[in-house]
Amino acid sequence: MSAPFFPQIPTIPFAGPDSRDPLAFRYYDADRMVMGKRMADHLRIAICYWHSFCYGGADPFGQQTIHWPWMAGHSIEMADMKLDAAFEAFEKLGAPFFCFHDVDAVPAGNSAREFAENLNHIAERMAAGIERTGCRLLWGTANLFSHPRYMAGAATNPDPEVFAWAAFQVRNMLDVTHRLGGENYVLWGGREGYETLLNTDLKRESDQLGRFLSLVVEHKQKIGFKGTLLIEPKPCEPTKHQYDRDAATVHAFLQRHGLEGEIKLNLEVNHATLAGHDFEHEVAYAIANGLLGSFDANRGDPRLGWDTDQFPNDHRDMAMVLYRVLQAGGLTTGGFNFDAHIRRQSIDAADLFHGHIGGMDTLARGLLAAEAMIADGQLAKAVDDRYAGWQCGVGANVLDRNESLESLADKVAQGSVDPQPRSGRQEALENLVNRFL
Ligand code: XUL
Ligand code: CO
Repeated sequence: MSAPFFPQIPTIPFAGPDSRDPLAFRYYDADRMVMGKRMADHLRIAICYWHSFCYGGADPFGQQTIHWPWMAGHSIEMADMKLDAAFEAFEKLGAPFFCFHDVDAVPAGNSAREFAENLNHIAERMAAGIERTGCRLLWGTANLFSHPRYMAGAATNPDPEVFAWAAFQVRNMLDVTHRLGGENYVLWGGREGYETLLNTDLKRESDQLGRFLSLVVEHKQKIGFKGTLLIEPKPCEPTKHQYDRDAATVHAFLQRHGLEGEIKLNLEVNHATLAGHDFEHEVAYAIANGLLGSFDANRGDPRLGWDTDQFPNDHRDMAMVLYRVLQAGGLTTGGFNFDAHIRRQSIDAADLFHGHIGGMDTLARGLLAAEAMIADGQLAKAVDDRYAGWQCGVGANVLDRNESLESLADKVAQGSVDPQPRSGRQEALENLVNRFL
């Protein structure tokens, strides 16, 4: 079978909020200007290869339900067909970026050498696809979690030969990402964690992971890759505990291993939920600590405690995140990758497009709400007003290091300091935000 793989799907047009056409965007309008920049350039949307073109609907209780033609075998011919289908979908959706793992794009073959050859082959075809369609690589990554060799971790494996295999895959994928002009390189520690502490040396595993990441940084510098290295936090699943638990944990890890400034964060919505955080919290933490990198946009199910990787469909969830991103000056090399897949029962080709159209519209609508909140300015002003005391007097003196514990204590003892309670105005601010949603 050759292209087109989705003959019944047109190039998805922007038709406006009143449109009833299920194969049209209602909010995602790539060229619409938002705060002086195209909507597409704010959101930098990416389609992921693994969920969109490799997922067959299998779950822990049942086998494959979705049968794309390129799933008929593990040959390089099937990999080529998958690539053609992927670029057709990228073009029809007007996505400016895509993302992939090494094993999403090619079979690993029967030897390390075959794996590397397959990857080089597909990289050449990808370069041609990028050239032809203008859909670029947001990030590349290596899958260090599916193969049985990684059952006890990759960099944190008790066996250094597995560590070497992880180095082989990351070296190859970092090189390919560089060659394809990728904007970032992502490291998700799929099995960098433990199942039981009974057989685990925490300190040793942390040091191994620190060493591995230092090697990645060194290689990035050696080849002159100018993109951003990103770690993707996740608290658990597949392991009971993963070392890259959340943004703050990764931050401390980077500081401990001298990697601060070298690696930023790829934050995923459902991973934040699993860590017991709002996604907005993770984003606020990353921005506050200079770690904002990129996003994996998806959602979980509020009743299910696992990583369901559903497409985002509520713009209110995204609006506050986009508000913070706009306030921070916007994304640089990062973007919004849909780390999301259609459901097991979504077996029609059109379902893949409905998922992406809904996700892109959700982000676009969130962006427009965020733009309105920024233009209104009341939310930012309320926060500024709340901390205004730190701009002058005692507050400014404390920050300028002109006060000691003693000088402050003396002021209180002399009665020259007399704090007055003030409302936090939470309900008023919640109502204010709702006006824009
Ligand atoms: C797993 C996950 C991965 C990473 C890339 O939960 O999010 O797909 O995004 O390895
Ligand atoms: Co992800």
